[in-house]
Amino acid sequence: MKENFPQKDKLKSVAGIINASMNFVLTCHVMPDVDAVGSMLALGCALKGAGKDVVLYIEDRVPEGCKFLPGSSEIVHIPPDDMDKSTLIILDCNNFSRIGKRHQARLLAVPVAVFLDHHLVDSGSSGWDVVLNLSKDENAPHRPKIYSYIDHKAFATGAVVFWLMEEMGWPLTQEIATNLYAAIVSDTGGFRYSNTNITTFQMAETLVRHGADPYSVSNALFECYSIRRQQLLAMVLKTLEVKMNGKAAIMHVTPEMFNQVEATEDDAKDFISYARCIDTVEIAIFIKEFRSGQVYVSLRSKTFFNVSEFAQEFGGGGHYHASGFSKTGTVFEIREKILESLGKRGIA
Ligand SMILES: [Mn+2]
Repeated sequence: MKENFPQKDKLKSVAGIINASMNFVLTCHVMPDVDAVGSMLALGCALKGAGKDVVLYIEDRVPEGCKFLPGSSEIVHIPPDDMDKSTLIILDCNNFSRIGKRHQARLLAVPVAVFLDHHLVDSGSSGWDVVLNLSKDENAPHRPKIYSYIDHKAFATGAVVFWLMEEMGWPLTQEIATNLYAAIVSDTGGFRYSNTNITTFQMAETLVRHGADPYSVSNALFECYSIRRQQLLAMVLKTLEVKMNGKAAIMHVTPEMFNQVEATEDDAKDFISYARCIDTVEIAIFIKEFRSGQVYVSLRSKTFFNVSEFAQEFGGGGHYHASGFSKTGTVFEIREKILESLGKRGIA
């Protein structure tokens, strides 16, 4: 059975940065999930406990499904003016372009940025390249010094934060334990995905011993849907089709469907699992058009198909088994392009 081990040298260099700074701005990727927000809140709480000054910033509003996380109400949507005095820590993300565009220039005014993540780094459009490109831009005269702990084998960014807590010798409070436990449960699909291993359970045990309550976290994650979410799901399931001898499942949601049941964009979160869970399916595709002409595509695979590479073809990225991308166009336009590309690859 697999295990994960912390990379001590990288932890030590990140710990050095944390010890050397008093002011922190923490952020994560746009369209944040529970791992991103939970990891950010846990680290923020630990830094505050160590007497540091912390601002928690996310470009987007906090998704409904993250509001149960302790401390989530402290998240702000405008970064501080004096970023030049802060250290930026970016969680569950290894690419500057994924923290959002709105305040990117201000965020990049920091002297030091630290990435803590478990996504695959795409060499073509990685954070490093984005930084380099920005620093060549005359509007971005300054380039932060970058440190990172990126381990694509780690089951959650919450695990990276857990190891960092250990390295720093920081106590696991109930608030921190709950955020990290939620991050881990969420990114392992409730301990069901292939990233679940011995280390996951060991870490979960420690977090539960420190006050994380498995039932209330599972309840908040998996049993708190609104009726309009279920009504939207009913419509989306009607669009479900299997292609390529049953190996690919594809479904979608349109702006009209959202309007019909007055659903929010958050309500369509996790619908992809209903395509993925079909017995013959290797690759699951969910196309979400919330705002007209703008789609977000989620991709999942079970074993051999690298959906991160597939998403890169469309300008996105992610993990081997879970990825996504944004595109302009309608559901039906994107659907054709995806099926055409899948046809060329011939997974059937
Ligand atoms: Mn994650």
